[in-house]
Amino acid sequence: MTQAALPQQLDLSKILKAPYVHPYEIIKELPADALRGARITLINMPIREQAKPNNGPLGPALLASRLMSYGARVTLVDLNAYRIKDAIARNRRLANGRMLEPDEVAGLLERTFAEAGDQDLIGMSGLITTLRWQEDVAAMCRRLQPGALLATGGGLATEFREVLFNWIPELDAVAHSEGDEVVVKMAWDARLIRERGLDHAVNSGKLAPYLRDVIDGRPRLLYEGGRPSNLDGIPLPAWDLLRADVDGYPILETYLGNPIWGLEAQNSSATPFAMKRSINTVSSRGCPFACKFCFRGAQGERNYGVRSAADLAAEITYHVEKYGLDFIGISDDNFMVNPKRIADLVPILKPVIEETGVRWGTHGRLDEAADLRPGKSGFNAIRRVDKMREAGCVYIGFGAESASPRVLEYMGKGGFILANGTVEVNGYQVPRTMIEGVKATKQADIHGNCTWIMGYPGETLEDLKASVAFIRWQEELYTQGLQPGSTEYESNRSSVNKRMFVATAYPGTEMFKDPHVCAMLEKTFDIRFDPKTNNPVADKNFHNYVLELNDATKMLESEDGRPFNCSNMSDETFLEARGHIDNDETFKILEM
Ligand code: B12
Ligand code: SF4
Repeated sequence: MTQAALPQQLDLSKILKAPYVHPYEIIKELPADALRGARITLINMPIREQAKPNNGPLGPALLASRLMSYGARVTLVDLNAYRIKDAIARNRRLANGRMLEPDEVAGLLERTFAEAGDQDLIGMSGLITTLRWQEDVAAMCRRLQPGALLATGGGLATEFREVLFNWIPELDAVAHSEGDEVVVKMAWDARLIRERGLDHAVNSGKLAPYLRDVIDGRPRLLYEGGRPSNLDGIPLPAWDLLRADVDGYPILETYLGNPIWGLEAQNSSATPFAMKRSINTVSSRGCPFACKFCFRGAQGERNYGVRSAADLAAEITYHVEKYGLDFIGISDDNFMVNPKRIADLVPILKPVIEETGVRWGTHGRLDEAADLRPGKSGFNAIRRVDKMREAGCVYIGFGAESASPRVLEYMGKGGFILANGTVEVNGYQVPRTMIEGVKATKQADIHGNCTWIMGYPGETLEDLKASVAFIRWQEELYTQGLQPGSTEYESNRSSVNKRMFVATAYPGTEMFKDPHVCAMLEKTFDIRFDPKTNNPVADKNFHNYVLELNDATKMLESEDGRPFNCSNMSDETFLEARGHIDNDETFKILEM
């Protein structure tokens, strides 16, 4: 059925113009057992093959629990959990093993559906870097489960929305933003379509307000998520669904046993301490700041919302007891925005920490750690980092990004970070707030791990050297008074992150819209921009670009091998600097 063949009684123009309705307004009328018997599979896409899987699929696990609270039967397939150690992995030098190959994924899905039965809804979930996998998995699901509503949500879906219907033609539905509540309506629609047929579902008007079109007998639904009114009301993630896959593979144990942060995690999150059993959660969503390279659409953009101290403590206590954990990774975008909440955490978390010995870590900003009164010389009376340590925090990941004031301004990160001027370290002027933030965190006995970006638009070699000089200062601070060559010296030295991400223009970010970046995208990847909207044209070239996106440590290249270099460094200088970082010789940049 094409759009022209839509039933007359459906006024599509009204639907297309329908204003945003918060999903809660739609699902609040549903009875508690509205999804009893509905069968739903959520599939998490793989990322970072080179590293051990260490972040449980929190988004899908939260959605699963929500769906189960309405009576649905949910299956969670986590394609990110597998690292197979075999000859293929050895040939590809993947020490931690390889992901499943596409034919193995198809087999896994086939066995899963054979056991779970025909599904009403299949929901894929994944970051922007999972387009290729979502294309493959969609084709498999459509073949194996032709009657299921096939949907995608999460990072990729939030950035590209309707465009995904072109890139993944098997899709019936795309959901953007926080899916906690809208997923309930999606499941309800899926069951209606399956039980009563698409024509009935369309004619009944019950697919409103999300139905956009019907093409070739399949619906096109665009679901608009939103922040749940009470983040404390969200059911705990359904981790137990991951105890074993259809073949008995222990998914959950894999995550629990792989450290979420630290050198062993093989990411940019070095730590001087180790953990045995860890799991991840989030305690806040969104971030009020607006750094230009950062995408927060799937978490509520600048709308910062928090779970209460009591709610977080209850989850920690429950999971520590249940899974025997010694560490919790609270992977908020920015945990530290609200000093009062941090102060509230202390009396509630302290006893939990004392009783169980569990420790935790999170993400924040160096200005929040420094807690300097802008424009004045002193610290705020109570520093957030001190309170966090009291509450059991031992690790904070800081997106330092650059120590050059100019570059921080370009990144939209200048404001608070530059409010206290600069100081000289190792011959470079760097923000005083960043220096004080690192020192305050160390004084609080928390490991502060800074992550860095090189090659941001406008960055010169001197700017990059300022970041490297800062890292050197950090290493000096961490090894002060220790005997060179001693175990503690080496451990502290290597706990200072010296890797750098390459500035990557992820679509949907302000950076991607920067005129210079657009020009570079046009030049390097032949991406075209609509002159009226400035949006990229969703053609083959843009599609290819998105397929290329991966870890931000990956340097993107044109087909003829030119680096995607948006900085003010020549390609030669840029590549030389990148080479030093990749060879673990970041300080050599200071000699360039
Ligand atoms: C942990 C984390 C990681 C982990 C693992 C992520 C994973 N396995 O999913 C690691 C460290 C590996 C990682 C890597 C990267 N990450 Co990351 N990461 C995060 C972080 C800090 C937490 C993720 C999380 O648990 N969120 C909480 C859950 C509840 O949210 P959620 O997964 O988004 O799910 C909600 C919605 O999206 C939606 N939803 C999700 N799935 C579905 C499915 C359906 C059907 C529906 C209806 C709804 C829905 O509903 C959920 C509940 O509201 C986020 C920041 C953040 N706080 O979200 C960044 C974040 C997701 N990462 C980001 C980026 C850019 C990256 C990298 C590309 C960059 C890099 N530094 O190299 C790499 C990708 C590497 C690669 N090779 O692909 C971006 C956005 C990416 C995007 N648009 O997809 C984020 C948002 C950070 C930011 N602010 O810029 N990341
Ligand atoms: S980079 Fe960090 S501080 Fe900046 S907007 Fe993103 S989450 Fe917020």
